[in-house]
Amino acid sequence: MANETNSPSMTNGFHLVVDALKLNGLDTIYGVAGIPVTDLARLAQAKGIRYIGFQHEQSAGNAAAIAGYLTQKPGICLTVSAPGFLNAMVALANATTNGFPMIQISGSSDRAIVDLQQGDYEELDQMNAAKPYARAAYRVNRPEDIGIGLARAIRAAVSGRPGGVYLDLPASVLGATLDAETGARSLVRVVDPTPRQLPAPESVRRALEVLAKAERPLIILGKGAAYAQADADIRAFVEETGIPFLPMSMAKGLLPDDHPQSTAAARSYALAQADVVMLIGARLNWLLGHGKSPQWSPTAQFVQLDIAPTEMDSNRAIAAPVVGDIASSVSALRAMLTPGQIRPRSAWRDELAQRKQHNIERMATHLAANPDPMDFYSALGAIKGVLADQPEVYLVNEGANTLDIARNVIDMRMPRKRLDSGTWGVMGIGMGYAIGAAVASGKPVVAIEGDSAFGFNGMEIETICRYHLPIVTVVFNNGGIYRGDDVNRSGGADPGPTVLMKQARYEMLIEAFGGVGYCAVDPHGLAKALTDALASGKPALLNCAIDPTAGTESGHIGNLNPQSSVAQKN
Ligand code: ADP
Ligand code: TZD
Ligand code: MG
Repeated sequence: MANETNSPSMTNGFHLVVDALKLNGLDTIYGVAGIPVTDLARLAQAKGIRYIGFQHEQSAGNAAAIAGYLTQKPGICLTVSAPGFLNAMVALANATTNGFPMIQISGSSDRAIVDLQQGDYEELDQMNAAKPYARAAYRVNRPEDIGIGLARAIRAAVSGRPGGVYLDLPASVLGATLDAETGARSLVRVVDPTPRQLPAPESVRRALEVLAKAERPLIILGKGAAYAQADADIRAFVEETGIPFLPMSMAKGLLPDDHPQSTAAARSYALAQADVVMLIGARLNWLLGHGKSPQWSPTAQFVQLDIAPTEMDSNRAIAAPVVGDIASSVSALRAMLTPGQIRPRSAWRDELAQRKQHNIERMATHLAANPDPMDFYSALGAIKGVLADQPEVYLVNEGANTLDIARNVIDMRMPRKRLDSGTWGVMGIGMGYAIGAAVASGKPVVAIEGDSAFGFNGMEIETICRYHLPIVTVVFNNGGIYRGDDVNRSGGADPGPTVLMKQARYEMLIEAFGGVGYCAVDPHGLAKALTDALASGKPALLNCAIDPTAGTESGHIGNLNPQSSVAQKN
């Protein structure tokens, strides 16, 4: 191996990278091998780091990011120069956008040639290309700086608002030798990488005062709250104050969806009527209508718990900002809270309960209908039934209708089990997230994928089979993006822009790699196939026939399409 040093008293860049990762408890690498990092992957594996090799760097990056979200340790993604590096850049940017800690370590070509643009193999100024998409981007130019470079990358990934960090390792640094003692001394074990950030006591007091005046308070739990792993304290605060809560999609399960204080089933009413809203690790971005009317009351006051001070007043004035880490902030709130200080009006709780009941009944009617072919509700109702008894299963979810309807239909009962398209509404995360979750947790995963969403990184089915991961991929095959019944409106022979192959035999893809394929055409068959697949613990893919006319354009966010007199809707 190229990573072998000539003498036992010498070390080199490859060894130093692996030693630095191990020293910091980073025990898994998600990547794609090639020049100049192949031997880095081999050496890592030889020295006890788990290496998961992917088909495409984007999935490797997504796996690293979600592993970071689940473990609070930066997930490590390893890429080759230029194109491999760029392939992972969507995942790195997505991690930064969502606040998932990851480090993309990439090999790079000869600096002298790259900087003069003399045409090296896989030439690209990677560090500068990464900067706009990363929380931080660093390059290590000397082997003795590998330890400090990784330390800086770790801190940047997990302290404050977590995010994606880029670490550039030129081939020359990986191959460079150093005497072993100097090398060992250069390594850094990061002490307390995620230091607690205590909120100012006066900000805690102010927040409680604002909440105490509320008649119709509402707590919104975001994925920052889920990430913080302060589950017991958050639940205690919600229950002690009696404030109704609404989970953002990846915060579902932080408190169980069937908790009596959950207002998920009365979402729009709760947003519109609340007079004081407490955001815990959730941003007032597009997913919350930027906090503006008509979705929200124009007079509502906001309390916000966030680690990022600049998040305050980002979209709407925040009456009581509490800047700190959520675990510390919630615990400080509980410590200062006096019994009976916060009392939502009972009429508020009754109104919400009534709306909730109404909407739950409406949903039950949808779920009970048994149309042929299946629509999204009947298929998801079957999956909901199977997963109800298995709350430990991770649920990965992407698509448009497949995403929006599954989020509403499938209850979560444990924290951090729902992983989805998140802040960007990005497609192509499903396979990487499923693999990252399965590898990081050892637990089973069900990935509910729109047929379009699945296609972005569907080849990772091979990765799932190669590593024997307990992942069941359910493809909601409605023959297209949003719907499968659109036509070429010019009358030409090509299919319309949103059309995919309805007759596609997705289940055969996994059979090519030794996994088990199933077809489901009714809820009963779907429930049985999913139950069997989960019980087997083996990689499986369910091709699930969904009515091509059942979906709506862009799912629940069709209003975001620009209005056009040319494009005619169905
Ligand atoms: P959602 O999409 O669920 O609404 P967002 O990703 O928009 O959630 O918001 C998460 C917020 O949580 C971010 O503003 C981030 O800064 C914050 N955050 C993440 N981790 C922590 C933490 N440990 N403590 C405090 N705030 C955090
Ligand atoms: N590319 C990327 C990376 N992200 C995107 N969000 C899109 C394209 C646009 N897009 C959506 O917003 S949803 C979607 C695309 C292509 C696919 C929807 O089709 P689906 O789901 O089959 O996955 P449904 O159930 O048919 O709606
Ligand atoms: Mg589809």
